[in-house]
Amino acid sequence: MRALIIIDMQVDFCPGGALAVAGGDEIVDPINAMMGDYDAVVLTQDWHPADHSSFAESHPGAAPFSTVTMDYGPQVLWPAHCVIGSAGAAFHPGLAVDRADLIVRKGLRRGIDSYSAFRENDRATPTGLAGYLREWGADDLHFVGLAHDFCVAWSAMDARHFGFDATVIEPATRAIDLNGSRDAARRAMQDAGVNLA
Ligand code: VGL
Ligand code: ZN
Repeated sequence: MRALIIIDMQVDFCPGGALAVAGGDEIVDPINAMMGDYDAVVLTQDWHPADHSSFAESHPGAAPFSTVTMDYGPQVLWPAHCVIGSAGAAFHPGLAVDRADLIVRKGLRRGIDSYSAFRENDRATPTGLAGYLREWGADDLHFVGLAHDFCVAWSAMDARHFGFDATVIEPATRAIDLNGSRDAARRAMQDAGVNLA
């Protein structure tokens, strides 16, 4: 059984948003067109409290896009984005949200970020998504959305960790590409057994 996992197609990750990914809005229509080809469709939604520890604003003197060490490991500090209930946290208005079987919110806890749809950045705390997919009988997961080199890549690699087949449909993604992160993510995904299509 095949599921489409659509990562973080939100206003703040599209041009004009707080953490805009170049061309992020270009993939809305292609993603909508793919939904009918799958047995199940899952949306993820980055959903942070206003004082989230992944925000540069929460670290006096720290610059956006710098890296700090948290107790769970390195963490990039982002401009504040996808604040719970804000206009920027909403899904892109063109996304066919009504067709989703499940919406998974992530990054809700102040002290820890969650790039992956499956586990928070401590790589230990589960979101529950693996359980849903297993109970549905899903074995083949296809990933699209934003951003290729962070939330899409971490989600696809975690899918492999939890025993699913994982494919990233690269034309239906866009990357932040911070210091070569796009190429690094592609290599890491290939090493983890993720198919790049
Ligand atoms: C993301 C950085 C911070 C993503 C989310 O969706 O790739 N990136 N929060
Ligand atoms: Zn985030």
